[in-house]
Amino acid sequence: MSKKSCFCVLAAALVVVGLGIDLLATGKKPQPQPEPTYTAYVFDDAQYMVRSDGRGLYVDYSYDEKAAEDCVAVLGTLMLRTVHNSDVCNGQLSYWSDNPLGLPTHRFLTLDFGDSTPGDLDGNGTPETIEKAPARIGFGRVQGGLAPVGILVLHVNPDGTTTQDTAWSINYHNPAHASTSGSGTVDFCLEPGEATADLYEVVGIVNPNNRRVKETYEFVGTFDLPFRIQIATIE
Ligand SMILES: [Ca+2]
Repeated sequence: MSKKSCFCVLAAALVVVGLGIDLLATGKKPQPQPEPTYTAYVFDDAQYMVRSDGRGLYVDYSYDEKAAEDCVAVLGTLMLRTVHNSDVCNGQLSYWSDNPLGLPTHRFLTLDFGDSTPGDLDGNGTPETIEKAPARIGFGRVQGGLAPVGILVLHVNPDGTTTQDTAWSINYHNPAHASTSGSGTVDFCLEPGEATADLYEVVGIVNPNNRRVKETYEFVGTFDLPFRIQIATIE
């Protein structure tokens, strides 16, 4: 038996023994713990060029009915996805869409490029200095108080509905500072001057089934895009 197999057998035996002791001690079966629900708070302080959409806390869709309507997904401390990947959520409209019924519009990240107009990231037809883009901001595993970070902007259809295809990619040069509190809250930030990031437009070749089969990343420019985002669990 290999060392790995030995370890697995030993670990399984310890689990069985542990469960047995637990049952004897309590007389009850151990109950599964509910999965925690996460929120993300995006700071709007003037020095930050990645800001919120002005609609407050981003609450994971699984929390309650209102949160489900917002279609946000917060995947632990790994990712804030402003539009959850589901048929209903992908049908949500952009803030700029013709929306006579007043349907819920999707949430987004405000991306402020200062004096530059690098592209139409929010799909409203006009490259602007401030783009209000449905997006995912993802963080790698925290190591030594640092975490890799990047933003993927979702493709927006001409009618304003969102897809989960990536249309733009923002790759930060530096990992984010990651401060973890005792309650499991993680505060990720990059301040002005250390938040240099490369913007790429993702160009795809579309096959007859309307799916992109090949993507290329075309470099657009380098920008300073500082941010501060705090991810926490709902108590
Ligand atoms: Ca735009």
